[in-house]
Amino acid sequence: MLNLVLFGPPGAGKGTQAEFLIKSFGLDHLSTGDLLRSEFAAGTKLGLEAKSFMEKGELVPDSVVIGMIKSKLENSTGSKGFIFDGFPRTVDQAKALDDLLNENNTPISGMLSLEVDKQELINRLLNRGKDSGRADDQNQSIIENRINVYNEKTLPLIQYYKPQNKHFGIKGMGSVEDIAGRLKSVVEGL
Ligand code: B4P
Repeated sequence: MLNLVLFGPPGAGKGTQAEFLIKSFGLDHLSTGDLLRSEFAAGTKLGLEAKSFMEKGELVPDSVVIGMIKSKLENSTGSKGFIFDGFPRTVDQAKALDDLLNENNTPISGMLSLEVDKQELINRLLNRGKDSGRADDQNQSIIENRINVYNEKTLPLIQYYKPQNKHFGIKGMGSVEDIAGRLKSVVEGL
C-alpha cells in the first residue's frame, strides 16, 4: 500500500497536486479541509463547530479531525493507498495517524513537502478567494494568520518525518504540470 502525506503551507498546491497523484497512482484522496467544508455545508454539529475556527484561519481541534479521519479509514476497504491532504497538521495528529495505520500494518510511505514563497502563497489564495466563496481566502490578514499557524504548529512535522527518512522537499513554484512531474518522480522512487 502506498500512503502519502501531501504537505505544505496554505496555498502550496496540495489540493491541485492531489488530483495528479490520484490519476497517476490510483490512490484514495482524504482532504481534511474538504471533509470539514462538506460537514458545514451539510449543517452538522461538527461542521458548525469547525467553521468558527476555519473562518479565523485557526486549526480545528485535533480530536475533531482525528475522529473524522478514523471513521473514513475504517469505512474504506480494498484501497491501494491514501493521499492525506492537509492532514496531519500537528504532531499529535501525526502520532494518531501512525497509530491508526499501524493497526493495519500500512505505514506512511513518504511525506511530500511542497515549498513555496510566502508572497506567492498570499497571491494564490487571494486569487482563489475571488470566486471560491471561501471566507478564509478573502482577507489578507486571515491568510497571514493561516501561514503563521502553519509555521508554528504544522512545520515542526518535518522534524517528525525526517528521522524516519520519509521527508521529501519538493519545489512548489512553477507550472502545475512541472510540479506534478517532480512529485511523480519522487513517488516512483519510494
Ligand atoms: P485546506 O482545505 O487544507 O486549505 P489550504 O491549506 O488552504 O490548502 P488547499 O489545498 O486548499 O490549497 P492549494 O494549496 O491546493 O484547509 C482549510 C482549513 O481547514 C484550515 O485553515 C483549517 O482551519 C482547517 N483544517 C483542514 N485540515 C485540518 C487539520 N488536519 N487540522 C486542523 N484543521 C484543519 O491551492 C491554493 C490555490 O493555488 C488554488 O487556487 C490553486 O489553483 C492555486 N495553485 C496551485 N498550484 C499552483 C501553481 N503551481 N501556480 C499557480 N497557482 C497554483
